[in-house]
Amino acid sequence: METINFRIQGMSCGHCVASVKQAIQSVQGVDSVTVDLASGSAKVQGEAAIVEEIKKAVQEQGYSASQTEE
Ligand SMILES: [Cu+2]
Repeated sequence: METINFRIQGMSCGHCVASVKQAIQSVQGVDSVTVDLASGSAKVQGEAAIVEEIKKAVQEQGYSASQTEE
């Protein structure tokens, strides 16, 4: 289990946060996720191998995700 940080682009309200959170949670291997609107970021606890699947799930909802160091 690792902590993986993402920068999420395109979120503008609480509904966006809920959509992104749900998209990430739907990925197999994700244990928990927190999404922060103000900083446009998401912190995921899960397996390191799922990064690309998370990006894809977020993109399918109309947002973009890129992995960051912090
Ligand atoms: Cu929104």
